[in-house]
Amino acid sequence: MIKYIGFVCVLVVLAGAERRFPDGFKFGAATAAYQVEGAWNVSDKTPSIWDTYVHEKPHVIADGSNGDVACNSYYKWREDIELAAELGLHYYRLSISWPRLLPNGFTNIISEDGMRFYNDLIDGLLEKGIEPVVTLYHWDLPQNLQDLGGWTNPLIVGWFKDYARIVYTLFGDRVKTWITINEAIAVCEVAYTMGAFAPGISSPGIGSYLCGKNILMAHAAAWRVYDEEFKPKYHGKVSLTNLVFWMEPYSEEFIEEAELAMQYAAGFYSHAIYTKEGGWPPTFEKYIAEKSKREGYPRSRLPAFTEEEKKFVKGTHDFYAVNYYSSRLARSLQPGETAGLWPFFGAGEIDVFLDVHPDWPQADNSWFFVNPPGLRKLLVWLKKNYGDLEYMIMENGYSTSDRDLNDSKRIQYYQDHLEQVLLAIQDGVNVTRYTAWTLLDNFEWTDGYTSKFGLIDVDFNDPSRKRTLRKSAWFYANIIETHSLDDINTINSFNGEY
Ligand code: GBH
Repeated sequence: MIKYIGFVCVLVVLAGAERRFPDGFKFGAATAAYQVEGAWNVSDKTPSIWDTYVHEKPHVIADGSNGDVACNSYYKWREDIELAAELGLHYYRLSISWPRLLPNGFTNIISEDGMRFYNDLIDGLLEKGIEPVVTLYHWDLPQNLQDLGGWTNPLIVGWFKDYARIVYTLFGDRVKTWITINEAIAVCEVAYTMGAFAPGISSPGIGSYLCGKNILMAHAAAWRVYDEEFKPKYHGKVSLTNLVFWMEPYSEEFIEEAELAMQYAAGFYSHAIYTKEGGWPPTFEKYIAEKSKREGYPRSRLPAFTEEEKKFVKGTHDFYAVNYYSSRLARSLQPGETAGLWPFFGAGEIDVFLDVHPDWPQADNSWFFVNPPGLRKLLVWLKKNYGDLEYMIMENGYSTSDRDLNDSKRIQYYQDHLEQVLLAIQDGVNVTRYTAWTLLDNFEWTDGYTSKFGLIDVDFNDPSRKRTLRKSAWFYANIIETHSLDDINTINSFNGEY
């Protein structure tokens, strides 16, 4: 290892500093509680909607598996931190399991073991000089709150606010970067439109929109609690992170369709927060209002924001966080056509057809086609629409179905996307963080363990869940170490021990 670092240093000096990231730019990696922790029913933890979903409907998971044990990180967190340190991560993005911390979802009971677990994890990271970046909600709602309607019940705004206050109270002295909600589009669209994610309720264009409005209000409430009660003493930052696919026009003819698709894909969970006028993206709102009318509804299926609610949500951010994986080509829907690829419902709703370019290679997921320039275009689009903010990439990464440690496609994906990040920075977008999804192979939701996004391989057949660094881990470590892409060829040809 030491010999290797020395070798790298020499090359950096030789290569110059052309493709350096700005000083202060930070690199991290992310995971989420349900995907890694396991220990689904230890101590006083109650089931989340994912526990219920996988236990009641194992057939909806590709390999019939579940997150009961996952990476067993509830017990192996020390090793995870060692690995994060070995990679040289500046920060580690983790999420808190709501039902582990608050066993009945409400704040009258706080789990001692839940509190201890997250305290240990946060302290362990800090001891290694790794900043904890914490997500409050990465899809594991307490089941008892789902029984009361979950994200479709407006009361969840208050429940989430109370939960957020407890989390800030317990960990806010040490955690300075917070994500309220991970990918509202997955929580509302994938769950309520497609019925594909927990709780698996299909209510397209109704349940998904109730969820959409409530989740924006809940985010705003959680942001405001921090802003009013914690920011004065802790000086941290809070925002949500949005999954956005870049929507490229099929051809010159379809610029308007692609723009409308962007207003759906990014705007649905951004416009209310990040624009001066607030509320839903106007083009999208108008489209749904007219469509609902044609369908015979007495009012738009998209629940309106009152002026007061618009004011409440507007401006509730300290940065813009985005998860980027893939792109789509957008054109108008032809008669008799369905919307094409995911996120198809939203696209169908606005009569846009989503496709992919034949040159975009497919990763090992049905939805995942690789288009690195989409990341740069997306960042530029976000700045144009939401302003000169601090932009953070909170997820980006590549999936394979095999366990090959020599994961050259993943390396290529990281290299190509980091190049686009540098170009976006040259375009004037203030990108300050890059987060690899994911530190280690984990429970990939409905794909179970068949889809692997990890820099680190996990042996799920081994009771000890043995972790092994892939070549991409060394590649990423090298970029972090050199703070640049100057040296990437070294690792591409690196055949040392790992
Ligand atoms: C993110 O979701 C998540 O934040 C993370 O937890 C996850 O592990 C990672 O990325 C990799 O997937 O198969 O047609 O039903 C990424 C977005 C949301 C994309 C759900 C696929 C389902 C489409 N994913 N979506 S479909």
